[in-house]
Amino acid sequence: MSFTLREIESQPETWRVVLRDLQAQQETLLQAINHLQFSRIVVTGCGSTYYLSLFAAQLLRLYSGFEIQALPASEAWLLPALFPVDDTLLLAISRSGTTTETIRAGEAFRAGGGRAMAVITCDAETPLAALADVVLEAAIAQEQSVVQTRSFTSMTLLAAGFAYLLGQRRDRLAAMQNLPEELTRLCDRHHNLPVAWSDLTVYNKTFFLGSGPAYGLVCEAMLKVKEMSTGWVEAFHTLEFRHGPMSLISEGALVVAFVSDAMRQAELDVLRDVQQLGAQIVLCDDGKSDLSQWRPEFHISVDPGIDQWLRGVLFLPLMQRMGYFRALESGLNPDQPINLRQVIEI
Ligand code: F1P
Repeated sequence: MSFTLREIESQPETWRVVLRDLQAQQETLLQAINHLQFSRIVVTGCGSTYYLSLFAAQLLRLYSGFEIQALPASEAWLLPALFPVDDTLLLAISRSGTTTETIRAGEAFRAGGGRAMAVITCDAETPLAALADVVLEAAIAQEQSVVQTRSFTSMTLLAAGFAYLLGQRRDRLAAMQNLPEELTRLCDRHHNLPVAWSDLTVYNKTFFLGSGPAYGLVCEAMLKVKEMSTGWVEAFHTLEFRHGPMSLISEGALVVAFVSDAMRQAELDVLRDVQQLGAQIVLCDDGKSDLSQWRPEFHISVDPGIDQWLRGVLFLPLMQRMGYFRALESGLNPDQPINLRQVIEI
């Protein structure tokens, strides 16, 4: 069996371990965080972990109230004038902990006098983790694959846990324990959908849409399908889609949207418009969207009790499977994606 597919399918068990460890470490983590002085957080990473930074920054803003900024690690390293070091917590995210730009961003931050740094990673024995005051590790989620699948979703859980801890939302932290079971239910229910979405005689371009923290997660869905299948895939903030990208819609377009509560009706209106232009819609929500006037071609819903901004982490494994099956459909090997390496060292 392909190791990429094995890693995708191992997510419920992997999450169970990650969440159990997070729950067990919450007091220690909180104490370590409380020792740090900061009023602002800058989140950084590269590739998948840059997209995770976009998600984490907005979730942290919503829950903790700190001033937040997200930057690709290359810019945090080479354009340090983009953010003040004083009073900043640098949160660096990296599966490997060895990506050059992310290490350099951490080193530049420390060299510039940065006094608070946290790292989210799958490997705590690395140069990046060595720079940090606080490390959140998902060692169990480490991968053989080039493309990030279970590592990404596991680090997403850690980022959400970090936001809930900073925002003193123990209720949210405790509720995360239900996610592995919900993921199993979702994957069982929709096992064959990613195969249907991989019929490249039907679909010739794919768009992922999301708002707020969900935007970072739809960017990751886009990157996954692109890395594995090399197809035409893009991601946009949902309402931004009307401002230009709409012109790309025609028969053969598949539009996948992670819908929020906060912006639900405005987001649904976009989907209805693009459907009228010929696209097929994959609506991902909590089952509470008003569909009395129209019907998406595909509808995936999770338990409405789940944080609206964390729902996307449950939809991602289905999108990872779409990437996997599209790669096979295109005659590619998902275990050996074209032109990519697991770690970029420059
Ligand atoms: C970052 C990253 C991965 C991508 C590729 C190259 O790695 O951009 O997201 O899949 O393999 O490296 P990391 O810093 O998170 O280890």
